[in-house]
Amino acid sequence: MKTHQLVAIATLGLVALMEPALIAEVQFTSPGFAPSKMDAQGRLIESWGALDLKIAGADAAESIEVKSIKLDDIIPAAQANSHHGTVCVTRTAYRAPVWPSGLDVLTVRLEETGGHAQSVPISLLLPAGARLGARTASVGGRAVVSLPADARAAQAKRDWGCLDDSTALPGWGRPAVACDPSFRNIRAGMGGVPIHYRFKVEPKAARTVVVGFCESHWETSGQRPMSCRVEGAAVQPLDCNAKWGQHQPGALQFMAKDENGDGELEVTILPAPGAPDRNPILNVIWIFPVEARLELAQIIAGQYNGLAERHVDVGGASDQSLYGGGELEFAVQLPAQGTRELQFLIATGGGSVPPPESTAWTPAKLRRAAAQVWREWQDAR
Ligand SMILES: [Ca+2]
Ligand SMILES: [Ca+2]
Repeated sequence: MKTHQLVAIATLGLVALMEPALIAEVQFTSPGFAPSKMDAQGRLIESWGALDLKIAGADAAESIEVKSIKLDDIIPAAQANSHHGTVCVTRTAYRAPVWPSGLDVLTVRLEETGGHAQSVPISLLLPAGARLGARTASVGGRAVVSLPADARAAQAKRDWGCLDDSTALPGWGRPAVACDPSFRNIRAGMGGVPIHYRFKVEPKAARTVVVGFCESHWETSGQRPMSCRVEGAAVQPLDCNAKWGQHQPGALQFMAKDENGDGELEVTILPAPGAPDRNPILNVIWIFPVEARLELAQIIAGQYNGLAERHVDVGGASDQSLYGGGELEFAVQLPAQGTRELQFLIATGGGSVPPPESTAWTPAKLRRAAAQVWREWQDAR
């Protein structure tokens, strides 16, 4: 048995002897990894901060019972049970052995016991400064929590903004020629994450969209091929160095349209399939009325900024998130006597969560991998 497990068990035993009413924190891990813990309030304590859930405006009188359990009879896990009126909530966390430092898997199970359907409001509480993307939450530019797929759908939106799964890198761009200063700040989609912006327009409206780039890392072409998608226009592939060269600002123009009629124009930059460098970049976005007469060279020079409906210094100080606030609030619909489960993947150590759009890890695979390493660890002793 590993030291940290002994510590967890010793802590439990000691607290039980001294003060039966107190509930201890519970540590959990996977063989060879540093442990995480669930504290007595059911919060997960990670290297990057604490993750907590507030359920149904839970009041101070709510009691949480935290205990150490084994999943599949072998995976050490922490479990917290609490009651919120007629809704029972069970949070279960264990470590999955995903390279390099492991992923914590948090399952939140909600059960309706009162015999009537309910809408249960849930808030995800993260450290100050956390930023929420469409599918992940980031702390210090690192994606540390992957969110359930539909959690963000009901959030209030701004007129334009970025879904914060990509990372702002101010000053990354070093254009070698005079140009609009907003080429200097960029966003990068670390690990293949899309850079995704949305702009409010009248449903089905058309606009001219210009996106600006400047490659300031690679010297040669072929390293960072990207795919540029603007709603209503043909996809344009781009290799900045092949087209313009290193440190040379350039731009692509799109005749855009809100094709799906949802009142938003979508701009997405992705890595091309098979790209050696899977981190897409983006420096600037301009949105112009369709009737504007434009020369790309003058747009790049910043001379048409005043004509633009939107001029976004991507990754700069005036860049903004599509969603305001740092707290994620959503509602879970529970049928009478029904249950629902929410899954969160949580980064541990210095790692980050895999991109939810492209990862091959499913909850079932993570659980099987965790059970397998514990069986092998037991067999080896
Ligand atoms: Ca649209
Ligand atoms: Ca910029």
